[in-house]
Amino acid sequence: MMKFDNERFNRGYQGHFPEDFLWGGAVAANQCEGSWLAEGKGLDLASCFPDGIHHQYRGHPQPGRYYALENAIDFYRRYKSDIQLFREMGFKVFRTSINWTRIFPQGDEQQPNEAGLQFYDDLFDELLKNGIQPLITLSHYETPMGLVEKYGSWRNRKLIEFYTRYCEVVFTRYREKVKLWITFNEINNMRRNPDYVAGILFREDETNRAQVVYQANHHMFVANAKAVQLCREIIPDAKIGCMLASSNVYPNNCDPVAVFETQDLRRRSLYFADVMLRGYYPGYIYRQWHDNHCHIEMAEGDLPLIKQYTNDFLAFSYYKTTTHEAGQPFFGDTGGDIGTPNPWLKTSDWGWQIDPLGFRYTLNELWDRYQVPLFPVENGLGAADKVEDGKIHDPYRVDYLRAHLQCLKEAIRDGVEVMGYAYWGPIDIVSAGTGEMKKRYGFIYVDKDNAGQGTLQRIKKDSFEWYRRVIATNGAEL
Ligand code: P53
Repeated sequence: MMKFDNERFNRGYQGHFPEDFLWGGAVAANQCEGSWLAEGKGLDLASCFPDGIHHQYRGHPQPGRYYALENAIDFYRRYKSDIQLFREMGFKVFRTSINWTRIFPQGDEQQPNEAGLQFYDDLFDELLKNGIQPLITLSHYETPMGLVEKYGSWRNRKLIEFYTRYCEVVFTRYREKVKLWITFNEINNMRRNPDYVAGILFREDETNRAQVVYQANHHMFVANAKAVQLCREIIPDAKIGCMLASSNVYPNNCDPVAVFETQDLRRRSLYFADVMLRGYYPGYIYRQWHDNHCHIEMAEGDLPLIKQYTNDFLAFSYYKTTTHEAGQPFFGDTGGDIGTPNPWLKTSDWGWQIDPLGFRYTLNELWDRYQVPLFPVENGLGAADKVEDGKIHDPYRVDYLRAHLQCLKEAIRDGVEVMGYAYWGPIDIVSAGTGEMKKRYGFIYVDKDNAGQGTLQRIKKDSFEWYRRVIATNGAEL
C-alpha cells in the first residue's frame, strides 16, 4: 500500500524537486550499441526494420544494404567514455535496455550466452562506479527473431515461458546491481504497430487481426505479471514498472462526438496500464472483444496472477500531443496518435507538435487514474542540428526542455508523485521511427550521418551545460 508522504508533498508544493529525484537520460540497446551480432548475439526484431518503425519489416539483413543499427553509435565499445560524459552532467539514473538477444540469441535456448551477460555486468558496474543507477527495460522492441520465426512471437503462449526464463536469468545475475526495471517498452504501441512492438507480422490466414493482437496482449500481460512475481522473489528491494507511450490526444473541438471518441481513443492506450496496474481487464475491453468477435484464450490462473502481481510504478514516454476530430480514423506513428493539427502549438522538424502543458496534463491524468509513482522515462526534442566551427548551438532543445521541466515542476506542486526524469537520447542515437541519425535528441553530438559516414566523435552541444546546471541545482534553476 502506498502511504502519503507528507514531507515529500510539502516540498513539492513549495516548488522543489524531491531530494532523491532521479535526473538522467534514456536510450535503448538496439539504437545505440551496434555490434549487432557480436559475441554470440542473435538477431533482434528492431534490426529487421532498417528504415524505422514507419516503414515495414524487411526480413533478415541483406548483404550490400546499409544498416544504421549494425554499428549504431558503437556504445557497445565506447560506453566507458560516454558514461564519463553522463557523469559530468550529473546523471543519477541511466535507462537502457538489455538486448534480449545478447542473453538468449534465438530466444528458446535453455542456457544463456555468457558473453552477453558479462557485457551488461561490465556496463552496470561502470554506471554504479560513477554514481548512476541503471533503470533497465527488459524488452525494447528486441524480441529474438528466433522466437518470431519459430513460434510466431507473442501470438504464441509459449513466449511467456521464454520471456520468464530470460527475466529469471537477468534478475538473478544483476540482483545486486539493478533495482529499477521496466517490463516492456511502450506496450500500448501494440495497437499501432504490433509488428515492431511484438513481432506479430500478420499471416494470410489471419482475417481477424484484432483477435491476434488482443490474444498477444493477453500473453504479454501474463508475462508482465510473472516478471513482477519473479522480481519480488529475487530482488525484494527492487521496483518494477510497466510502461506506456503516453503522448496525449485532445478533442479537436467541443463537438461531444469528438470528445467521446477521444476518450475512446485514449482508452486504447490506457487499457494496458489499467490491466497491469489495477490488475483486471476493464469493462470497456470486454465490449471491444465482443464487438470485434474476439475470443481470448486464457489459462486457469491467468486472471488471479494478473490481479496479484501489479507493477510498482508507471513509466511513460511523452513527446507531443495531437487532436481528434469526430469520425476521423484512429491511427498513429512513433510519436503517438496522429490526428488533426493543433493551431495553438508549434511543430518540430519532424512534425511533432510541442506541448509542455500537455505534459503536466498527462502527469495529472495518469496520477489521478492510478495513484502509483510516475516516471517519465522519455521526453525530448529530435532536431537536425548543425555543427558550426566544431560547436552545436541548440537553443531550441533548451527551450523544449525548460518548458517541459517547468511543467513537470508544476505537476509535482499539483501533488503528483514523480520518481525522476529521463531525457530521451541524451547522446545522439539512431531514430526508432525513421532509422535516421539525422533526427538528433542528444546533449552530446555524435559525428555520423544518415549514410553512415563520420568519425563517431562525441561533441558536447550547448544544451549539455544547461542540463548539467539543472541537475546541479536539483531543478531550482530552469
Ligand atoms: P524517434 C512509438 C513507437 C515507436 C517508438 O522516437 C516510439 C513511440 C513513441 O510514442 O518512440 C519511443 O526515434 C521509443 C524510442 C524512440 C523514441 O520514442 O522515432 O521508445 O525507441 O527512439 C523517439 O524520434
